[in-house]
Amino acid sequence: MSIEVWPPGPAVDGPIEVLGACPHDCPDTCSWVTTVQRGRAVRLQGNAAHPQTAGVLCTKVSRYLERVYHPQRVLQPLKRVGPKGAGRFEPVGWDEALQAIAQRLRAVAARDPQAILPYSYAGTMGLVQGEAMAARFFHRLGASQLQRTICASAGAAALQATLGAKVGMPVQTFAESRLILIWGSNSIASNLHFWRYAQQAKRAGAQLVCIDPRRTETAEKCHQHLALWPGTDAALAYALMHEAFVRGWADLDYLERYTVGWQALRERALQWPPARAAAYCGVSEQDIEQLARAIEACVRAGQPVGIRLNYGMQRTRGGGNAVRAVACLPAVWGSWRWRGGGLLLSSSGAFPVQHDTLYRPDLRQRSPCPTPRSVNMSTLGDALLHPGGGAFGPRIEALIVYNSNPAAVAPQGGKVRQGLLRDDLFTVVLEQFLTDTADMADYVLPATTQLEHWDIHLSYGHTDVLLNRPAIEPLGQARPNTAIFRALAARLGFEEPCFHDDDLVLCRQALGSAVDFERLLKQGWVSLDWPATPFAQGGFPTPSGRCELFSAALAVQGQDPLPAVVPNHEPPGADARYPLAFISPPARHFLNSTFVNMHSLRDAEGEPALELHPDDAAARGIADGDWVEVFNDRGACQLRARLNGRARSGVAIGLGIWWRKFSPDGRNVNELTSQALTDLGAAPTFYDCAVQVRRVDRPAQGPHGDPGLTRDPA
Ligand SMILES: Nc1nc2c(c(=O)[nH]1)N[C@H]1C(S)=C(S)[C@@H](COP(=O)(O)OP(=O)(O)OC[C@H]3O[C@@H](n4cnc5c(=O)[nH]c(N)nc54)[C@H](O)[C@@H]3O)O[C@H]1N2
Ligand SMILES: Nc1nc2c(c(=O)[nH]1)N[C@H]1C(S)=C(S)[C@@H](COP(=O)(O)OP(=O)(O)OC[C@H]3O[C@@H](n4cnc5c(=O)[nH]c(N)nc54)[C@H](O)[C@@H]3O)O[C@H]1N2
Ligand SMILES: [Mo]
Repeated sequence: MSIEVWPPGPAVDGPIEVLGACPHDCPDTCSWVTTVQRGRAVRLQGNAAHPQTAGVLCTKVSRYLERVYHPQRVLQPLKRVGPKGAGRFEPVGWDEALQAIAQRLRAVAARDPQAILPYSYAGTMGLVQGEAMAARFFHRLGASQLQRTICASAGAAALQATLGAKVGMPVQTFAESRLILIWGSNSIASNLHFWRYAQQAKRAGAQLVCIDPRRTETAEKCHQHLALWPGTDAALAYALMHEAFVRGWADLDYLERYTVGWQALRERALQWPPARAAAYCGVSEQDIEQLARAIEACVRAGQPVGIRLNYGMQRTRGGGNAVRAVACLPAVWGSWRWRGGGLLLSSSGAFPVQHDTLYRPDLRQRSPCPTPRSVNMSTLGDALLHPGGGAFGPRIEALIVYNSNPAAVAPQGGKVRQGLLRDDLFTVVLEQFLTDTADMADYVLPATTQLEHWDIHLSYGHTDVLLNRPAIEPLGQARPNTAIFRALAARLGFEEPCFHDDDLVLCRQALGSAVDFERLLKQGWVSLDWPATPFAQGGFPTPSGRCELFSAALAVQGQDPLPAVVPNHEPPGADARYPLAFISPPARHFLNSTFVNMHSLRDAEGEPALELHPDDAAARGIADGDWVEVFNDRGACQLRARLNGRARSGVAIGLGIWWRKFSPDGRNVNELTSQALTDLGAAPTFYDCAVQVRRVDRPAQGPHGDPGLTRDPA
């Protein structure tokens, strides 16, 4: 099939199979195959020829066609007709919408282009439909820059300081580990293809240990589960180092040759005997010792210990330092030496993205604002409500949202909503659906799904590059993000030739000559050349070339050069009014707030629920199935109590991230979370949140007055 006539369209009788990539924000980045018959996608499957995908898609994404052909897709541009936030729109033509948006942006930019804020995250992880054209547009416009911190920046800063980049052991080598620590990750829900390798290792006799305050479906299937308090991981890591140093199984040879600062690290570890860490973490001393003995046995036998660290542990105040502490462990144990040993948090640093070619930061120089301010996306509520002036700069007058649903996902949602409701804020949302955020827009522009556009993907959980071909023509009047930003660039008179690059050109630019693009076109994926034991003999991409247990770079920034044990902003039990620690990790059938509007997946998830320990429930007169209100000074939301054995005492869990409008009282878990940031990386602290819970008779009526949750809001 020649690519000039791609996608093949209804004229081709088919069926044909089209290779693509899952666009979602997940470490697995699967390769998929769409079967198309006369222009319509009729089947979507995992690509059996791609080793990481192995023919398997998760429950959510195997239903992607329901999403594509969902009766409530936004398929034409919409203009607000009701009051702000009422979600009432009328369809308008593309010309009218683009004209009005361009005119408004031009007027704001004439005063100060920094009053325009782009807001985007990872609705698609594609490099092309992500930032390629958008970044060019906003650079050339001179808009504010967005600090993209909402997910991973604390862990990223920690890896950068310790290992030198977001890199680690290849995920497939976990199949060869003898002991796997699954640390802050519910792999079965959010990293299924890693779990496959962990299962292989388990069948070959490996021990699996899960470190997570929640008894997740993953924790249940591990040999050992340590349900520590949220935000106490650094202390546990130090206790494991303590045991290695004191009992003489630290790999001093590795430390001496390939690390910086191990003696200083040792001094600090000696302050954390298991008994102290056990009290701090809320686990038993025996549990820590049992884990230390299991690691010791592997290390002494020269067997690989692999750590699958994930982002769950970095969403508390000390999250950056916690990742630093855990990232030091493989060096202390010498585990980097062996296949199946070491650590993986993210692999995205392995991909040679051609940043300057793709995003064109040089266009800033041609804008009225060459050195713009940055706005942290994790404090969007405060930013939108800021009157302007002082260090903040101009008040935000225009917000362009794409690939994100901040009204549901950003912390302290009450403030976000209040900001989005500002009558003088001009909001444009590029979306596939009328999300909570789209409801508050002035214009909603219909975006294509992954079956309707080109893209190229890297992965943060493996080291393959994937190409996504469009399988069908865009539905209705939907357009790819790139096409929308191209059209806006033309309306604003941006004449640089780069605004004419088409999506296939952008795909080629993304990784330049680092990947064989012809092979990518043919095969759908290409593996990077990433070693099985990247740091067996040092070679860390840090300034020193060593694993920086002691980081001079952090010291320069005024940070503790050694991993620190940083208490939470809201330590469990510290405030008697809000005695419970509240965490809101992902629900298995949703992808952040994506998929919440799909019946089949919402039914699988049930309803917005609060998991409680039976003792905490009994103390409040709460029985399984009761409606409860969770609250703190920032807000409240109502959930159905579930006493299902997953919560440890003192911790309440509300799986995320329900749309507000599918929640009984029109509010979700982010009413409770705060805009306080992490120690490193200025990231949000979603899992550092103290609350109280009380029983309520029945949920308050939400905006749709329907606590049954079974119908879609019309
Ligand atoms: N099904 C599904 N898959 C997803 C997502 C989804 O929404 N749904 N989201 C995707 C995205 S954007 C991301 S970033 C990843 C997120 O996935 P992960 O990186 O795995 O992170 P989380 O899901 O936030 O948290 C994982 C686990 O950490 C636990 N946890 C909470 N606080 C702490 C703590 O202080 N210490 C420790 N040790 N554990 C803690 C939680 O209980 C949870 O079980 O998953 C991706 N995959
Ligand atoms: N309480 C709590 N809050 C959290 C988290 C948590 O664990 N607890 N997790 C946090 C994390 S890790 C993350 S990553 C963020 C995620 O926050 P977001 O990145 O905002 O993720 P989603 O909620 O999935 O919203 C993505 C939106 O992009 C849209 N989209 C998809 N593809 C396209 C496209 O091609 N074009 C356009 N224009 N739109 C598209 C989808 O329809 C969807 O509405 O949420 C954070 N919020
Ligand atoms: Mo994320």
